Amino acid sequence: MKQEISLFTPAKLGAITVPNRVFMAPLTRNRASDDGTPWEKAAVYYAQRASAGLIITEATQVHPLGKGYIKTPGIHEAEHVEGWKAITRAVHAAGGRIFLQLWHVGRIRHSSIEPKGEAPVAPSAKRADAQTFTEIGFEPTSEPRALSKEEIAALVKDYAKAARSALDAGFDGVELHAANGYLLNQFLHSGSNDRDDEFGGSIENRMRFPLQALDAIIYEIGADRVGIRTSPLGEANDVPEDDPKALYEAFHAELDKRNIAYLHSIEGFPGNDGTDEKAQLIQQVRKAWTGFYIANGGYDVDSATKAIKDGHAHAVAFGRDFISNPDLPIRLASGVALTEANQETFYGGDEEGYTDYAFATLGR
Ligand code: 8OZ
Repeated sequence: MKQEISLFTPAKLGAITVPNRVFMAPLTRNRASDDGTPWEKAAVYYAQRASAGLIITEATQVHPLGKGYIKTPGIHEAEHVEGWKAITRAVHAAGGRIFLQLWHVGRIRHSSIEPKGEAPVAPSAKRADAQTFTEIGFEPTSEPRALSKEEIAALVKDYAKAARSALDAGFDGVELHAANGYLLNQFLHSGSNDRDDEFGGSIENRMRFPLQALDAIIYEIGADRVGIRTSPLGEANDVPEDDPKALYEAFHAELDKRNIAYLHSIEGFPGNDGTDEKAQLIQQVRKAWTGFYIANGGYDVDSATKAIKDGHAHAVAFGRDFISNPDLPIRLASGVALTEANQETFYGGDEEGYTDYAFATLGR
């Protein structure tokens, strides 16, 4: 008899095998040191969540100007690599798998963030109608300057170097952040990219820098240790797009040629039953990708199970449920009630709301 695939069926993606399809989504928690070294308590936090099929870390800067919010970690200095080593060791010792998410915020930055006084960089000198989290709370993003072609070429190398550093730090792979209105997404979308050189204008041109960064990473560490995250609905951080269907059919098709470990898409809404306009867009651009697909955005155990059974997704990434349920896969498998997450401790702070959520299975 053919066995039905469930959330708890092991899977192979790229170079790794995972024991279940309940993945931990990347979650910004703003607890790193000011110099970008991850907080040592992150080793406890991530190791507590090692039962995830795969952990994808919080977004992590590949370059000093890739930082847009206070207390986010980096991977561009030797101290960062040393800091991350303790975390990957703890996760592996607890039986888990962990990918580092590679990030550059582009124009979603306030110039008071380290390195202080520096304007954000972006495809075009066009401010985002968005906010970022600074020392004094949420502030509007600063006016960016346009990157030169030489700077783009240097950033491609920075991405590759960050991927190499991630493997040196013990990660199982990397996820390239091309979503949520940050740098690579700013290049992809027509509303944030006014360039008239080979990095702007046509879809082919707008995809150029994201694909160059991806190819450089693949060349550095191998396609089977690389995933990518996209957000075709473009709902975060002011990145309007004239023709999302054409763009993401083309972009996902380019990704498909590269045989990478996975595509992780933010679908942005619960359920994804394919009925409204946004759900239809997601279904349409999903078809351009034939490899391992991670769905994310408002899923619960029932909709995630359905997405897997229907063949829409191979895995589902859970965000806030993983914050407040370190043993989420076991809870979903056994029907134990979930703990609600406290939003007040999401960004910044200490162990409260970070390492102190209870494990149902330990009877605490
Ligand atoms: C929440 C707060 C700050 C950053 C993303 C990296 O949206 C983020 C992020 C989320 O991808």
